[in-house]
Amino acid sequence: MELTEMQWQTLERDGFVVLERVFTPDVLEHVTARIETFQKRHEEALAQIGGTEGISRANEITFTAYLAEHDPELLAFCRRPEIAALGVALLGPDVDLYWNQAVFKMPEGEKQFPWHQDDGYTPVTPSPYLTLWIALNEATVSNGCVWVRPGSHKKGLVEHTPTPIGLACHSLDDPDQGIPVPVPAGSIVVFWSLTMHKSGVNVSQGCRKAYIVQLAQAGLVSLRTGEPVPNLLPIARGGKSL
Ligand SMILES: O=C(O)CCC(=O)C(=O)O
Repeated sequence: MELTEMQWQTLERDGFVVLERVFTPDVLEHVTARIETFQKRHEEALAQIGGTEGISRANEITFTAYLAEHDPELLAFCRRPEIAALGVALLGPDVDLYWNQAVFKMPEGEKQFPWHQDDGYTPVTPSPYLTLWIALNEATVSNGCVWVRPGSHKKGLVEHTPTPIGLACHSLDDPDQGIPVPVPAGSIVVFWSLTMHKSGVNVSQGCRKAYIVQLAQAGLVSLRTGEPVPNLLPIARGGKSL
Protein backbone atom coordinates (compact mmCIF):
# COMPACT_ATOMS: atom_id res chain seq x y z
CA MET A 1 0.00 0.00 0.00
CA GLU A 2 1.97 2.97 -1.24
CA LEU A 3 0.73 6.47 -1.88
CA THR A 4 1.45 7.84 -5.32
CA GLU A 5 3.28 11.15 -5.64
CA MET A 6 -0.05 12.80 -6.46
CA GLN A 7 -1.74 11.30 -3.39
CA TRP A 8 1.11 12.60 -1.19
CA GLN A 9 0.66 16.06 -2.70
CA THR A 10 -3.09 15.96 -2.18
CA LEU A 11 -2.72 14.99 1.48
CA GLU A 12 -0.12 17.71 2.02
CA ARG A 13 -2.19 20.40 0.25
CA ASP A 14 -5.75 19.48 1.24
CA GLY A 15 -5.24 17.56 4.48
CA PHE A 16 -7.05 14.51 3.13
CA VAL A 17 -6.85 11.94 0.37
CA VAL A 18 -9.20 9.17 -0.77
CA LEU A 19 -7.93 5.65 -1.36
CA GLU A 20 -10.67 3.85 -3.23
CA ARG A 21 -11.71 0.23 -2.65
CA VAL A 22 -8.74 -0.78 -0.50
CA PHE A 23 -10.62 -3.66 1.11
CA THR A 24 -12.36 -6.43 -0.78
CA PRO A 25 -16.07 -7.20 -0.21
CA ASP A 26 -15.28 -10.39 1.75
CA VAL A 27 -12.93 -8.58 4.14
CA LEU A 28 -15.52 -5.83 4.59
CA GLU A 29 -18.34 -8.29 5.16
CA HIS A 30 -16.38 -10.05 7.90
CA VAL A 31 -15.32 -6.85 9.64
CA THR A 32 -18.80 -5.34 9.40
CA ALA A 33 -20.40 -8.43 10.90
CA ARG A 34 -18.01 -8.31 13.90
CA ILE A 35 -18.60 -4.60 14.36
CA GLU A 36 -22.37 -4.94 14.14
CA THR A 37 -22.42 -7.23 17.18
CA PHE A 38 -20.82 -4.50 19.29
CA GLN A 39 -22.91 -1.72 17.74
CA LYS A 40 -26.14 -3.60 18.48
CA ARG A 41 -25.08 -4.05 22.10
CA HIS A 42 -24.28 -0.33 22.26
CA GLU A 43 -27.73 0.55 20.83
CA GLU A 44 -29.40 -1.68 23.43
CA ALA A 45 -27.39 -0.12 26.26
CA LEU A 46 -28.29 3.35 24.97
CA ALA A 47 -31.98 2.49 24.93
CA GLN A 48 -31.76 1.43 28.58
CA ILE A 49 -30.25 4.71 29.71
CA GLY A 50 -32.60 7.06 27.89
CA GLY A 51 -31.10 6.99 24.39
CA THR A 52 -28.06 9.23 24.78
CA GLU A 53 -24.53 8.76 26.03
CA GLY A 54 -21.82 11.29 25.16
CA ILE A 55 -22.23 11.96 21.45
CA SER A 56 -24.07 8.68 20.74
CA ARG A 57 -27.83 8.96 20.19
CA ALA A 58 -29.93 5.81 19.76
CA ASN A 59 -31.58 5.55 16.34
CA GLU A 60 -29.61 8.58 15.06
CA ILE A 61 -25.85 8.17 15.33
CA THR A 62 -23.76 5.77 17.38
CA PHE A 63 -20.08 5.86 18.24
CA THR A 64 -19.03 2.36 19.29
CA ALA A 65 -15.47 2.48 20.58
CA TYR A 66 -12.77 0.11 21.90
CA LEU A 67 -13.52 -2.49 19.24
CA ALA A 68 -9.98 -3.74 18.57
CA GLU A 69 -9.43 -3.84 22.34
CA HIS A 70 -12.30 -6.33 22.69
CA ASP A 71 -12.06 -8.32 19.48
CA PRO A 72 -8.81 -9.99 18.32
CA GLU A 73 -10.16 -10.15 14.76
CA LEU A 74 -10.74 -6.41 14.66
CA LEU A 75 -7.26 -5.86 16.09
CA ALA A 76 -5.96 -8.11 13.31
CA PHE A 77 -7.86 -5.92 10.82
CA CYS A 78 -6.18 -2.80 12.25
CA ARG A 79 -2.85 -4.54 11.77
CA ARG A 80 -3.53 -5.47 8.16
CA PRO A 81 -0.66 -4.58 5.82
CA GLU A 82 -2.73 -1.86 4.09
CA ILE A 83 -3.31 -0.03 7.38
CA ALA A 84 0.11 -0.58 8.92
CA ALA A 85 1.84 0.53 5.72
CA LEU A 86 -0.13 3.79 5.67
CA GLY A 87 0.84 4.42 9.28
CA VAL A 88 4.51 3.73 8.63
CA ALA A 89 4.57 5.85 5.46
CA LEU A 90 2.88 8.84 7.08
CA LEU A 91 3.92 8.66 10.73
CA GLY A 92 7.21 6.75 10.88
CA PRO A 93 8.40 3.22 11.71
CA ASP A 94 6.71 2.85 15.12
CA VAL A 95 2.94 3.18 14.99
CA ASP A 96 0.24 2.67 17.62
CA LEU A 97 -3.50 2.35 17.38
CA TYR A 98 -4.68 5.40 19.32
CA TRP A 99 -8.44 5.09 18.94
CA ASN A 100 -10.92 3.02 17.01
CA GLN A 101 -14.68 3.32 16.76
CA ALA A 102 -17.53 2.47 14.45
CA VAL A 103 -19.80 5.36 13.50
CA PHE A 104 -23.23 4.30 12.28
CA LYS A 105 -25.53 6.99 10.95
CA MET A 106 -29.15 5.90 10.90
CA PRO A 107 -31.52 6.64 8.01
CA GLU A 108 -33.82 9.61 7.79
CA GLY A 109 -31.87 11.55 10.34
CA GLU A 110 -32.11 15.27 10.72
CA LYS A 111 -28.76 16.32 12.05
CA GLN A 112 -25.33 16.76 10.63
CA PHE A 113 -22.36 15.85 12.82
CA PRO A 114 -20.64 19.20 13.51
CA TRP A 115 -17.41 20.52 12.03
CA HIS A 116 -14.44 19.57 14.19
CA GLN A 117 -10.81 18.57 14.22
CA ASP A 118 -10.20 15.22 15.89
CA ASP A 119 -7.49 16.90 17.96
CA GLY A 120 -10.23 19.22 19.26
CA TYR A 121 -11.69 16.36 21.32
CA THR A 122 -8.46 15.20 23.01
CA PRO A 123 -5.31 17.15 22.23
CA VAL A 124 -2.18 14.99 22.15
CA THR A 125 1.43 15.27 21.14
CA PRO A 126 2.87 14.58 18.64
CA SER A 127 0.15 16.08 16.49
CA PRO A 128 -1.27 15.62 13.97
CA TYR A 129 -2.04 11.94 14.10
CA LEU A 130 -3.79 10.08 11.33
CA THR A 131 -7.47 9.25 10.92
CA LEU A 132 -8.50 6.47 8.55
CA TRP A 133 -12.23 6.79 7.89
CA ILE A 134 -13.07 3.40 6.41
CA ALA A 135 -16.36 3.07 4.54
CA LEU A 136 -17.97 -0.25 5.48
CA ASN A 137 -20.70 0.48 2.95
CA GLU A 138 -20.96 3.09 0.24
CA ALA A 139 -20.91 6.61 1.70
CA THR A 140 -22.89 9.14 -0.35
CA VAL A 141 -24.09 12.70 0.06
CA SER A 142 -27.58 11.27 0.70
CA ASN A 143 -26.56 8.87 3.46
CA GLY A 144 -24.29 11.24 5.35
CA CYS A 145 -20.75 10.93 4.00
CA VAL A 146 -17.90 12.88 5.49
CA TRP A 147 -17.25 16.47 4.34
CA VAL A 148 -13.90 18.22 4.68
CA ARG A 149 -12.57 21.76 4.47
CA PRO A 150 -9.50 21.37 2.22
CA GLY A 151 -6.39 23.00 3.65
CA SER A 152 -7.91 23.46 7.13
CA HIS A 153 -5.19 21.26 8.70
CA LYS A 154 -2.79 24.17 8.14
CA LYS A 155 -4.64 26.37 10.65
CA GLY A 156 -3.34 24.41 13.66
CA LEU A 157 -5.67 23.47 16.50
CA VAL A 158 -8.56 25.96 16.63
CA GLU A 159 -11.08 26.60 19.38
CA HIS A 160 -13.93 24.12 19.75
CA THR A 161 -17.24 24.96 21.39
CA PRO A 162 -19.48 22.34 23.01
CA THR A 163 -22.87 21.82 21.33
CA PRO A 164 -25.59 19.31 22.31
CA ILE A 165 -24.39 16.98 19.52
CA GLY A 166 -20.61 17.33 19.72
CA LEU A 167 -17.80 19.86 19.68
CA ALA A 168 -17.85 22.42 16.87
CA CYS A 169 -15.09 24.57 15.40
CA HIS A 170 -16.91 26.00 12.37
CA SER A 171 -20.56 26.86 11.91
CA LEU A 172 -22.86 24.61 9.91
CA ASP A 173 -24.49 27.89 8.78
CA ASP A 174 -21.27 29.36 7.39
CA PRO A 175 -21.36 29.62 3.57
CA ASP A 176 -18.08 27.67 3.43
CA GLN A 177 -19.24 24.12 3.95
CA GLY A 178 -16.17 22.51 2.35
CA ILE A 179 -16.68 19.58 0.03
CA PRO A 180 -18.41 16.21 0.35
CA VAL A 181 -16.27 13.09 0.11
CA PRO A 182 -18.53 10.32 -1.18
CA VAL A 183 -16.68 6.99 -1.44
CA PRO A 184 -17.42 3.42 -2.48
CA ALA A 185 -17.50 0.67 0.15
CA GLY A 186 -14.03 -0.46 1.18
CA SER A 187 -12.45 2.94 0.60
CA ILE A 188 -10.40 4.92 3.11
CA VAL A 189 -10.67 8.67 3.57
CA VAL A 190 -7.24 9.43 5.02
CA PHE A 191 -6.95 12.71 6.91
CA TRP A 192 -4.91 14.42 9.60
CA SER A 193 -6.29 14.97 13.09
CA LEU A 194 -6.22 18.72 12.36
CA THR A 195 -8.32 18.49 9.19
CA MET A 196 -11.77 19.99 9.78
CA HIS A 197 -14.53 17.57 8.89
CA LYS A 198 -18.22 16.99 9.49
CA SER A 199 -20.75 14.47 8.24
CA GLY A 200 -24.02 15.19 6.52
CA VAL A 201 -27.60 14.23 7.26
CA ASN A 202 -28.60 10.69 6.31
CA VAL A 203 -31.77 11.17 4.27
CA SER A 204 -31.51 7.72 2.67
CA GLN A 205 -33.35 4.55 3.66
CA GLY A 206 -30.25 2.73 4.93
CA CYS A 207 -27.66 2.98 7.67
CA ARG A 208 -24.28 4.50 6.76
CA LYS A 209 -21.50 2.54 8.39
CA ALA A 210 -17.90 3.57 8.95
CA TYR A 211 -15.01 2.19 10.98
CA ILE A 212 -12.63 4.88 12.15
CA VAL A 213 -9.06 3.78 12.86
CA GLN A 214 -6.73 6.40 14.28
CA LEU A 215 -3.00 5.82 14.17
CA ALA A 216 -0.31 7.77 15.96
CA GLN A 217 3.44 7.73 16.37
CA ALA A 218 4.25 5.36 19.22
CA GLY A 219 4.47 7.07 22.60
CA LEU A 220 1.60 9.52 22.31
CA VAL A 221 1.25 11.92 25.26
CA SER A 222 -1.96 13.61 26.42
CA LEU A 223 -1.67 17.39 26.48
CA ARG A 224 -4.34 17.54 29.19
CA THR A 225 -2.51 15.33 31.70
CA GLY A 226 1.08 15.45 30.42
CA GLU A 227 1.04 11.65 30.83
CA PRO A 228 1.49 8.98 28.15
CA VAL A 229 -1.86 7.97 26.64
CA PRO A 230 -2.67 4.60 28.28
CA ASN A 231 -3.57 1.32 26.58
CA LEU A 232 -2.25 2.07 23.11
CA LEU A 233 -2.09 -1.00 20.87
CA PRO A 234 1.08 -1.42 18.78
CA ILE A 235 0.45 -1.69 15.03
CA ALA A 236 3.96 -1.49 13.55
CA ARG A 237 7.49 -1.50 14.94
CA GLY A 238 10.66 -0.80 13.02
CA GLY A 239 8.54 -0.22 9.92
CA LYS A 240 6.99 -3.70 10.09
CA SER A 241 3.37 -4.62 10.72
CA LEU A 242 2.87 -6.69 13.91
O1 LIG B 1 -18.62 9.33 10.58
C1 LIG B 1 -19.22 10.36 10.92
O2 LIG B 1 -20.39 10.55 10.70
C2 LIG B 1 -18.45 11.43 11.62
C3 LIG B 1 -17.42 10.84 12.50
C4 LIG B 1 -16.36 11.81 12.85
O3 LIG B 1 -16.25 12.86 12.30
C5 LIG B 1 -15.42 11.46 13.89
O4 LIG B 1 -15.60 10.42 14.56
O5 LIG B 1 -14.47 12.23 14.10
